Amino acid sequence: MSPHRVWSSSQRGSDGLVTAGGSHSLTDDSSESSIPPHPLGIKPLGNKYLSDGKDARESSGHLQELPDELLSQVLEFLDSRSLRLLGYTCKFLFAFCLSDDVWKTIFLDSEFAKKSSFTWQGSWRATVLGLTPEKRIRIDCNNVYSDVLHRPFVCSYISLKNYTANIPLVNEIDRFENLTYSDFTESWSNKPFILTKCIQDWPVCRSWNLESLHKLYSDVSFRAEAVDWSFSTYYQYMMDNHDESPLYLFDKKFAEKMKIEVGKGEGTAYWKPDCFGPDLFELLGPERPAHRWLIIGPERSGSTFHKDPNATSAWNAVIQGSKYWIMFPPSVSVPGVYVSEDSSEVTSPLSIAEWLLEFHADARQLRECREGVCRAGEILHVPSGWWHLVVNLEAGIALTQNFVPRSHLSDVLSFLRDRPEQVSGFKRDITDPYNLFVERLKAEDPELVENGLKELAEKQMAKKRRWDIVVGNHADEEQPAKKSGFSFGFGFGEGEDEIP
Ligand SMILES: O=C(O)CCC(=O)C(=O)O
Ligand SMILES: [Fe+2]
Repeated sequence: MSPHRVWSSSQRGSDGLVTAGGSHSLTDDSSESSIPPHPLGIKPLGNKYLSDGKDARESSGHLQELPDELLSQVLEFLDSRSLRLLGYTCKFLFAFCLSDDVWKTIFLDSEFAKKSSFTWQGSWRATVLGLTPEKRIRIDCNNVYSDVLHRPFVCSYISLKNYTANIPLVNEIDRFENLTYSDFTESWSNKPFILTKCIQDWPVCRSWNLESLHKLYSDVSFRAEAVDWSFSTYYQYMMDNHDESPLYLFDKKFAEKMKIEVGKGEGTAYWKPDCFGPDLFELLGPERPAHRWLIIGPERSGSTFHKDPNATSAWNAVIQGSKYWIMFPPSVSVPGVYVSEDSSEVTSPLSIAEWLLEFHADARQLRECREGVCRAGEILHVPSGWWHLVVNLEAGIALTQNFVPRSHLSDVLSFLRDRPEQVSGFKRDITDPYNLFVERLKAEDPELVENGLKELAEKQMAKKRRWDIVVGNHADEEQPAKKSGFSFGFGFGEGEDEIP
């Protein structure tokens, strides 16, 4: 069953004219003028109070007793035949039974989900039922009032430009042509940046675009969230869907599947940029968690707020298209993103559009907010521990890789040692990733691991002292920074986000 949408009471205006949430009203907010009328004529619930006409809900029998959220969840238990037939009983239920969110769930539970190739018909419902355009019926549902039905439609048509353009100057992610490794280590490993002339020699920048991949790999199957689809099926989907959160192709085995070589050398497709220096997770060899992905998606696809796994840093290179990034340092509470006490669970609005509508304006006001657009031929650095949300402004292709630079070794050691239940990506038989990594580091460079552990101990001591100050524990009256001989900054980018 699909999870609940996040609905807050602020979505209903005091005037009852309920539209795109918060202060957004479809009728009076020109920033959302990109939103066409709903194809079935469905209206936001608040409009009911201004209408003098009929309410289709009243002819839906006992089902009208259910709140709309519950009704749509109940429908997810029906099979496709029952859902179709129920939809023919009245206009109100027709509107609910046409909802593509419900049909997506049915698709994913059906035999279809196991097939790599089939014909995408423009919607999940039309695909499950094999409905070509001429077979689709449209019933006028203009007296159906429901936020649950109207809201996803609004979210799938919001104009991204309203959120991603006009980035305040102070928020702009720094841009350089390129960086040296020493610049990176000394000044930039804790900050996001975009490099504009770093990956232009990559052969994939010249040879890959959606059409060329479609020609070369149409029968190759790639992972897109819960399904493995041939590229030709995914391509059809990409070019013709209006999902609020389009299915995102995110494949870690792409190099084997596409038979390409990665790394510097004759005939390779791309390589990691020099400026990030050695990647310490390479010492894990085959025991290393998945660390590189091919990412393909249509406009509006993307990644909701998260931190990258195991305190790794990452780079993300755009081959085609462009991506809007909004990022926050590790310790910031991002508006609309709720983190459990032990940081193991993150709850945020289900879709990127929902977050943009509800929280973007507040988030943008934060001093620590960083935003930028990474275009084709450019690469963006995601520092260890930073929150990020990413949305594709147009259909495109990207390559991403996670890595462990020397400057974040202590953060990664701390994560592996102190949050074992949150460590991810290691094979099941690796029961102690922390010790495995420490052993490999020792074998390579004993001093490096010693320094990493020392830095970690110092950071943790500083955090404890900071905590003592906050809670008024004056057991140690001397100034903590003076005593330990190093200073602890409260500025962002320190890489730590918790008080022990
Ligand atoms: O391209 C994207 O959607 C973002 C992927 C991501 O989160 C990353 O590269 O760390
Ligand atoms: Fe990420």
